[in-house]
Amino acid sequence: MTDAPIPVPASFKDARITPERYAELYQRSIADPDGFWCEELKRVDWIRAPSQISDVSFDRDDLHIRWFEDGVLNVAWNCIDRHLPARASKPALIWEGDHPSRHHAITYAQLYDHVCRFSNVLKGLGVRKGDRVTLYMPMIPEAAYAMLACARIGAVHSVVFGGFSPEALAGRIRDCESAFVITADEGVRGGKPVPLKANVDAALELAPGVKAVLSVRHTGADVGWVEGRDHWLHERLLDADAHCAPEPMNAEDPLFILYTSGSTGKPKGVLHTTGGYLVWAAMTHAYTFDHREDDVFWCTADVGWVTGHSYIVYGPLANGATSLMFEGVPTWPGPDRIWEVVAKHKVTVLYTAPTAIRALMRFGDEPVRAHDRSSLRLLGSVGEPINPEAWRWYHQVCGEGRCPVVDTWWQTETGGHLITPLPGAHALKPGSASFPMFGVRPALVDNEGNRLPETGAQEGNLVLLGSWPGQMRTVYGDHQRFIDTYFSTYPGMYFTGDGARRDADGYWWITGRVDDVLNISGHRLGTAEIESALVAHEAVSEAAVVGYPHDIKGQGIYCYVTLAAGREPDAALEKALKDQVRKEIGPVASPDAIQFAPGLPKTRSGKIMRRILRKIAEGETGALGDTSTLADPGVVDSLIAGRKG
Ligand code: 6R9
Repeated sequence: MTDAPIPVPASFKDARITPERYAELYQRSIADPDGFWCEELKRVDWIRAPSQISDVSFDRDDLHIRWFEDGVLNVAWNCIDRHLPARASKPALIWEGDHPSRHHAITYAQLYDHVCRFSNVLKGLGVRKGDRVTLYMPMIPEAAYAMLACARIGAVHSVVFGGFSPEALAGRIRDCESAFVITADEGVRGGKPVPLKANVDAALELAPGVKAVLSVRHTGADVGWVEGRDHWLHERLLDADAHCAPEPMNAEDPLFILYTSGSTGKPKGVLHTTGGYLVWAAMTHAYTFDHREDDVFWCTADVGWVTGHSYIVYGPLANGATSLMFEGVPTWPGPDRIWEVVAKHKVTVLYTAPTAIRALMRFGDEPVRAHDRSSLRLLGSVGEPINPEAWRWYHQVCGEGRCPVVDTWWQTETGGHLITPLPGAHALKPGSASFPMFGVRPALVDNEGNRLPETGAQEGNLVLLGSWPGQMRTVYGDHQRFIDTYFSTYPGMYFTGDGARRDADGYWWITGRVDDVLNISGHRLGTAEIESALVAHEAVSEAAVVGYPHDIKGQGIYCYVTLAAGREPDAALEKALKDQVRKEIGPVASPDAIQFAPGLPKTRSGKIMRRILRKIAEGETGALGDTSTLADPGVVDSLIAGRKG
């Protein structure tokens, strides 16, 4: 990159974090973490303030991560009640429906009322502190009420993205032994209904342990009903008390579980706890977005992903912000929808994903310029590496060259931002996640685990050397898997699964996953999950799945499939396999290409050589590297000849 970094604009000269302040605070956060966190933990109201800051060991024989251990607090109190004296009539949420005619604001006073009554409904259904509650919801305010109601009474929510199939939902319900499900009759996206309640009914055939299903009546569609198990929210609200005392929670009590894909096996239940997560979500929301009292903050993620947890619900509401929640899709009814919403609600901070930016870019500048964007002051990006071309378009066209772009790198596991520019502190390089958040110590290691030098340009595997309050604490129900996944590749360090480089100026650039995790339109999927969905089909004998570059989605899903003896490939079978994956996982995992192959490239010990499959899918067939360990080199030629696309 030869271009000069884009300097901090004049409008951010009075930001809370200036270049000097960043240097000072970062230094302090590393040299005197206790002192630093003693200050930061005050952004949260504690019922009992913690006397201990952290107790952490990344040693895999004694792995533990505890923050603010003896503190007591309630997350819902922090996101609602404490704002009532000063912000009762301030909008907490602005809801923009799928159809542009449907939108309304919910003030903090109204949020208090909704969440208290929702909490009492949950209690009435028998939900108790520590119980797991699965949410399978559209992007409607009730999704936020449900999350906050769980937090208020000490129940642990597990939000499952509405785009997952009944099978995937059932697996997640069973894994955390959730006895309660909250859903809606239907969702609507881009004018099309999503049959949420019907999917729940199908899932519960496979997960019979659920005692109660609470449904929001959203579209009014007819739905199936199981007497005694199913309940309408609006009916249960009729006699729900309007006050519900927040449950005092220990800082290390679980707040939520969120399933995410890894390189092996089934999705893992990432567990976040109460105190550290809230401090991290609130702190990063305040610093990264230079939060100001009159902001209208719009994060376009779904609450089914961690971005929706931390930057639609917990971070913004903990800070008393106005958070916009959008039910629809960026391109419906037209490709100008995002900008129409920005103008309508005078959005000041817009936080979206590179895949959305690339999709909108295809429609040109006109839909953007058609709407007044003078309210915008800051833009954010999350979910995958942003290519410099999309970054520049976002910055120049969408943000009129006035608004800094914060490219925030983080993961479900990290709770909130770990590497990101701060808009008042850092000159920007398009495509770089820039610098570590306070308290975060990124480092690079080579494939053997040797630390690379801390100065000068370097590239390697991205690890973190110490803990931060928002770090996940365990894999729900499988602590060993937590240790094996994150702390065993490079002992004593947290392995992110990402590759990165640090340039000569110290800027960090995330280069993408180095493991078998795919990033499809910012959605995380494991190749192993897709492979096991494919081999579940009776015609399939073996499958290997890799990612390949895709213009809009970032990565596409490329499947190599060998068929059982006697089966012949045809278009009908190809469609059946795509349907099979959609059924097992959901539409987010639809294969982009299926190549039927007589055999897969394997080592003599039988290991599939994915490196070669990746190269072929990428079309880089001239650079396959060392193929001398292949058991049958002839396989490669037939794969190249049969390449799709
Ligand atoms: C927040 C979220 C995590 C993975 C992560 C990385 C990729 C996220 C990124 C980014 C480059 C960014 N990722 N943000 N890569 N630049 N700004 O997306 O969580 O769904 O768990 O995905 O996404 O590969 O490891 P999650």
